[in-house]
Amino acid sequence: MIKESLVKTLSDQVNAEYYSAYLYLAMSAHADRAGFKGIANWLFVQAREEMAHGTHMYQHILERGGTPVFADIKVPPASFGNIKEVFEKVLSHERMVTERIHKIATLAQQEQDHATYAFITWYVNEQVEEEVAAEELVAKASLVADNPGLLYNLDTALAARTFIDPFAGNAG
Ligand code: OFO
Repeated sequence: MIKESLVKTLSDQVNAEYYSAYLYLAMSAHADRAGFKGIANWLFVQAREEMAHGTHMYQHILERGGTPVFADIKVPPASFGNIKEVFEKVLSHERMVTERIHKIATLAQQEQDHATYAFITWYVNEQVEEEVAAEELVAKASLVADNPGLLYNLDTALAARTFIDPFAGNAG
């Protein structure tokens, strides 16, 4: 059975993942309104991934005999600046999420909850990928920022991203 300290911190993270989804939806709407449909698509897929993460954590709490704790989801900003600034905000958000995930991993170790530690390890690795992807987008956006043609190419490239449920076929 999962300890209350981990129910609390994982429930907080469920909320944070859903906030991440809200944040990326707001960024997606911002990009869409600015005419960047491909970048809007990339951010929309990102939002769907965050919802999958939140749901996956919720399921872990239940499977381990805990009762998830619910709370209000914060309202995201409505405006995010230019495309480079959008991706800089993605990167700083993901870095903040990484810190949160590491704190959960540390708590799971302290509580000797090996099942939650094994569970959260997937997210430790996922955050490495998330940060690399965001860093690459910041670098690309910095290179093309003042060139509408190159920005258009970046937008077209990001239209190709599709959502793949990271937990499809996996009950845990
Ligand atoms: Fe949930 O992975 Fe990004 O934040």
